[in-house]
Amino acid sequence: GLMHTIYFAEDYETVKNAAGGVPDMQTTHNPGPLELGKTYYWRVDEFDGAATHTGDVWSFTVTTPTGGLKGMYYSNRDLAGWPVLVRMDSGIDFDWGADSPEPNTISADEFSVRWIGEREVAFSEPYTFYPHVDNGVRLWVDNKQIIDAWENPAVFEYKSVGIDLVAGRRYSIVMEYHERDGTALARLSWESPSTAKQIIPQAAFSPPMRASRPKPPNGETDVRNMPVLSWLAGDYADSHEVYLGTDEDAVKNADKNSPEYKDTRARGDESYDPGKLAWATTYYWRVDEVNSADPDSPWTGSVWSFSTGAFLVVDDFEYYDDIDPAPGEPGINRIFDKWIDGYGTTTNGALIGNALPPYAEQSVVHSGAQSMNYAYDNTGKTSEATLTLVYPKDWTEEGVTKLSLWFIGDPGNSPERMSVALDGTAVVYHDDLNVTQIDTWTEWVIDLTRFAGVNLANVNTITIGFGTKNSPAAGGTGQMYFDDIRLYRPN
Ligand SMILES: [Ca+2]
Ligand SMILES: [Ca+2]
Ligand SMILES: [Ca+2]
Repeated sequence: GLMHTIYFAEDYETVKNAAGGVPDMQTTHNPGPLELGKTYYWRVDEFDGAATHTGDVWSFTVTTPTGGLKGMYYSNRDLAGWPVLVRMDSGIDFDWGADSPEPNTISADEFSVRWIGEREVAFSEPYTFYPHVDNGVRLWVDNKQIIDAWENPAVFEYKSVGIDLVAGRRYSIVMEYHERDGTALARLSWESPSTAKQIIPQAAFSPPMRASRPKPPNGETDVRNMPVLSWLAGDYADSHEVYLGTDEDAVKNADKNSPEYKDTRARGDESYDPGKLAWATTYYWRVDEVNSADPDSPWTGSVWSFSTGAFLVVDDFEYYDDIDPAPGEPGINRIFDKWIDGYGTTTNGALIGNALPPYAEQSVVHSGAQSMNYAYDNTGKTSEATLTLVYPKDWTEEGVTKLSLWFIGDPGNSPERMSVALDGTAVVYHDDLNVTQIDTWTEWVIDLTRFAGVNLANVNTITIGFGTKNSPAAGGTGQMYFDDIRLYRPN
């Protein structure tokens, strides 16, 4: 495999000009204790056995707990991969013109920034936010998205709805921004009945000490009854205390002796599995960030909520990731590691997911952030993709009787029969022979009794297919999307 040489120093030129290091197989580097407020530079060169490929110089600034937001700068428009620069910005008030935010590190075009901070508000009243940007912007306040203008082509000042904030409470603010080309501008103002419109004052921001970006998102409905809760760690946490319950006040006021206290998770494990939850129930949860060496700890989290749906989720495609395995190792949780398609075969024309990350579909979705993109090629073959079930396998649980799934096709697709099979043999076909050409999200509901011969108390696999099962013919190709495969009770 590749060998790496890491250079690390306190100034840009030293790292840029460094040479002669000995490559090894390490993919981590521990620089030892760092100085608060100081900026460091580093570079990773790759040696492929024949030549050394010199890496870009990256940098980060060690944050201090006083004032500012964390700015994470990326060398692309999509906040993809690792940030090339992480620093504390005192506020969001930048007019870069045709220049770069950091000339040695970031180009003047095609970059993006995610700012994460927290701040208290002085008044209990509605606040309106005004991102003034060139080009795209998204804004979350208190973990709710209030601006979504990623495709903004030119300089523009957006205005959010007013959101009610409470004096003395701390709120998370997350702004994502990208510069396309030409000039670059990023400012964030606010206004309330008692606050004249102004750039949000710099000193009032503090770095993200509290947990943020909850998943499921705050207020989400129709959440699966076996969710995994996750969040973004506060900057100084070495562990997280998780509280969960159905009484909002009890969760808000809970301590480690309360029944709502569920678990302590180590830094690096920002997730909690609550097991099976009740149907159609609103849950409240809170994550406190703990640093045993800091007298200000713990940083008490906001109370977040979500509501479970009245259904079982077979797959909503939300939990697949883009983590490639080490060479020679099997993949674990990419969409095509779970939905087994025809890749590498000559008889099965199904291809699941994108060739490059993000592997699951993130643009054409029915709900949530991801769906399944499914390309079929029925030229002399049929297409099938199969998921082996872990949960739910008992398709009689809670009295469910119906399978529902959502799909969308395209008028340019060749018409093919679409089917769902359980345990590989019990097949149900969609009635519409041109189903692949439907170009709006459409629900397909199948009564479970139609899956003849299947033990519904122990279902092992579900297969989505195109063409007539076991009868390849001279078909064509197409692109379909699937989302929200669920089991419902009778109405
Ligand atoms: Ca520019
Ligand atoms: Ca621009
Ligand atoms: Ca989804």
